[in-house]
Amino acid sequence: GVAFEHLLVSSPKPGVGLVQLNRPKALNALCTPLILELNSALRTFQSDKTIGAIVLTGSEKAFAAGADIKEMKDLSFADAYGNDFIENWSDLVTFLKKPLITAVNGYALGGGCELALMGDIMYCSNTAVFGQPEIKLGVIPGAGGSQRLTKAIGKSRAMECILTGENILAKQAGEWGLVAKVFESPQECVDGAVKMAEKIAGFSQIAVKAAKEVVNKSQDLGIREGVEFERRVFHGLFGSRDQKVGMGAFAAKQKPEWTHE
Ligand code: CO8
Repeated sequence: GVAFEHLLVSSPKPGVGLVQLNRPKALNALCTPLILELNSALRTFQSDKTIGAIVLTGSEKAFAAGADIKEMKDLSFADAYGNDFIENWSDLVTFLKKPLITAVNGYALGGGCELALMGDIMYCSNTAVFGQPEIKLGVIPGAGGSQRLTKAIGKSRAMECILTGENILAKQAGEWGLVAKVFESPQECVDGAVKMAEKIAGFSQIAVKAAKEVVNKSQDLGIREGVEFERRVFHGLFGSRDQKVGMGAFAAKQKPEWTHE
């Protein structure tokens, strides 16, 4: 595969793509070259037909300690706005049609927390520390945190986090439903994420793609339009081969052999 400076990329199980942020000297601070590499690695997995789900993680110490403050500190308004600073971050969620699981150990601060929130499923271990400390730097979240964190944990809790810069610890993240599961150790968190990704990758990629698409629509649409959208996509799946494979296998008491068509 391609060698990256700030990432480790592998496929630890059939159907699973694993991307590990690897910039230990800066606690995986998300400098522009790292974000470009991440986009590239995710695009490669997106177009690889053998990959059904992707896991994104960091190190034991840090998922990512935020955008790179040293890179940002001297930017002018024209640099930031004129050059669409961090605009390419949002690519991550818009082009990725395959499920993304984010597995958080250690610090997920600022842009690191926002990146974790871009996952379709988020897991963490008991070492995880989430936070939006931008207020302490004289700015605000800039990669979707104010919107995604608020959707995830509710307005009052998100306001408290964003206005005070106070961190949210793993246990709290579990109780508030910020994450789907809190694992006992960093290794178990990554292994657990890979295991769930393998499970997802074992289903029809057509159905998985549709499932992700309809759930994500719930974040943008009202319930009525959302349910209508779901119904259209559900009906559409009767045009897929895998609907016949799946239901036919059930009726015949056999295991389905997915065609991904
Ligand atoms: N950017 C650049 N370098 C960083 C960052 C960062 N975000 N975080 C850590 N580092 C570097 C440190 O400078 C240090 O480098 P060096 O050894 O050269 O001094 C190295 O990583 C290790 O860090 P520490 O020595 O500080 O490690 P500690 O264990 O003592 O502390 C902390 C860990 C608490 C995580 C601490 O490093 C910290 O507070 N980091 C900054 C966290 C932060 O404020 N993050 C938010 C950044 S702002 C942001 O993300 C904006 C969002 C996105 C969009 C912006 C749009 C405009």
